[in-house]
Amino acid sequence: MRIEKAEVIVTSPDRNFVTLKLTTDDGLTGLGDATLNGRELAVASYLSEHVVPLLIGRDAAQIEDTWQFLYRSAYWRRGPVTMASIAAVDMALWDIKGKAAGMPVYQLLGGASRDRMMAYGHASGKELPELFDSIRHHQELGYRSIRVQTGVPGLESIYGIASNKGLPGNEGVRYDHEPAQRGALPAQEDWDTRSYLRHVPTVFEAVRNEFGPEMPLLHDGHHRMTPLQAAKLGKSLEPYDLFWLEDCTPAENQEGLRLVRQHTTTPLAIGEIFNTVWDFQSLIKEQLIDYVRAASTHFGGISPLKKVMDYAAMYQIRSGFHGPTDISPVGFAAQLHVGLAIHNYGIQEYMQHGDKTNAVFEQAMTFADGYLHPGNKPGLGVELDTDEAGKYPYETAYLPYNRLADGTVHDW
Ligand code: KDG
Ligand code: MG
Repeated sequence: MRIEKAEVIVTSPDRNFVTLKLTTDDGLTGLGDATLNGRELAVASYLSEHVVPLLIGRDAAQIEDTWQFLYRSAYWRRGPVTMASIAAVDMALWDIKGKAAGMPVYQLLGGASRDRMMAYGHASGKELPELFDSIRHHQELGYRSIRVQTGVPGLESIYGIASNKGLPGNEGVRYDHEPAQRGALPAQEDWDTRSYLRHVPTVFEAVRNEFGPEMPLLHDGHHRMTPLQAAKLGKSLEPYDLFWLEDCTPAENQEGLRLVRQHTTTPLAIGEIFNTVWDFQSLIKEQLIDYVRAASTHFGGISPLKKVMDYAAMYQIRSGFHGPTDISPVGFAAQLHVGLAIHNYGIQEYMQHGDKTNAVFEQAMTFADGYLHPGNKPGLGVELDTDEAGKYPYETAYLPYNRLADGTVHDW
């Protein structure tokens, strides 16, 4: 079973996606997701120029050896472009192995450890009435666990608030399908951490008063706080019993998490921008986090995701894989298979793809009553319709960024 063909497919149905399609000499195909939001063409070029030529003729059954070969032989290790490229190859090879075995990938990873997987969706609103409507809408869609993002008094536009869409230059684009903004330059937003820290606890108090104590609530800090500010927020949110506080600090400063941890029992989730198992090494060993936020697509694929979760299991740390719409249906399926197989599953973020995306990627995955399942088709359970994909050429789109009142660039 040798790799005969490797194609890099860039398509932009509701947003940009980069997909690797491998074909073996016995006619099996495998898909891998290499989408890196806002830097898509860098990965497409890395794959086409430097990875595809290395794959032709390789044994498609040797997943671990191929992973190690791509990781170590380049000399330049880690980094999102490299790791998204390796992830795509790894996923495509697991897809092929599943098809060759006639089994869904989760069976090859040890079989299902549960019947279904709890998901959370993104509710948001600039003001409380709009936020409450958004929470109710997500409940109607079936979600039982909900991430709550809020506007902040005095700030015009904040990332993660759905109603910011429809602003000039972004009319008609749905936040959930495309949180990045199409156009040649990233949009500029404003930020003020002191106002945010004052306002957020009042919002969670109002949400608990309106919706009761049961519903798991999550919140994303988007790397905007210092360790001391994050400690303060975690402490002030304790009465509202969050499922997690995500990306409370920029996690490059891993020691900062020790300070946060000493001051709050609000659970912490980190790692959506991490690329390797090694990025989690101290955070897991020192039990500084509660949830691993890695995404198969940006983390080198299924193989390392399974490894980091087995390591995390030794410390009762659970999964909370990154699942925004910039993870394609292929990357999403890959982590659903891992999530179903591991014992220490926690929750899965699930922002739903739009109709055009779902027409390009045919998926076996199901979402019902707030729970996900990858389906039982052999492999990953996703096929790509190349004719549909061909209708949507790449479009430049960037995430927004922040500036403080004095003009300083801040973490978005
Ligand atoms: O590409 C960046 C997005 O995926 C990110 O903004 C989403 O923070 C995010 C989340 O938690 O989904
Ligand atoms: Mg996040």
